[in-house]
Amino acid sequence: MSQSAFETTDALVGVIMGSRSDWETMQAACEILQALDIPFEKHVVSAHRTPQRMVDYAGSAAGRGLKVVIAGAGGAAHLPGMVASETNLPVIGVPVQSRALQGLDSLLSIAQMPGGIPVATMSIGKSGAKNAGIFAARILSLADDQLAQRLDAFVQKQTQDVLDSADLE
Ligand code: RP5
Repeated sequence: MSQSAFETTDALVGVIMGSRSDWETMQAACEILQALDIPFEKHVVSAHRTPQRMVDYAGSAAGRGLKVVIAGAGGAAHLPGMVASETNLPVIGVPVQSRALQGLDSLLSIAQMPGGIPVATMSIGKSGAKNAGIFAARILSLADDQLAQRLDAFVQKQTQDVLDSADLE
């Protein structure tokens, strides 16, 4: 395979998005990965505007050591599906909330994959991005006991935070 434009780092998760305008949403995934001490990389990769960069990214991802790809896109959101067609790594799709159709277009574009090319589709927007980070952690924790413990602590804290503020005045 020809050399990739993407560097090999210690990243286990690749967070990609179709446009810089998706960052406000996708940073929620990165915040979770950071909190759980999971090495990740982040790039803008567009299925439509930079198709060759997208093929390079997906084709080189496993060889560069990535284990999971989180891909966010809005509107005609083909990025997660196209990446999933060029790698056998698990791809988690995040439907970014679009201006015209509030993300329903993104959701359907990502969820309605043909049989044979799966994309794990999250909910629309920041909560979907957050869950994508947690879902990536769940996948990686299957082979990493220390990460599994950090994830467990994260969930326990989340539960405790809700319990601590559960009684309304
Ligand atoms: C998609 O088009 C991107 O994922 C983004 O959500 C949407 C709009 O992109 P911009 O016009 O803001 O660059 O490809």
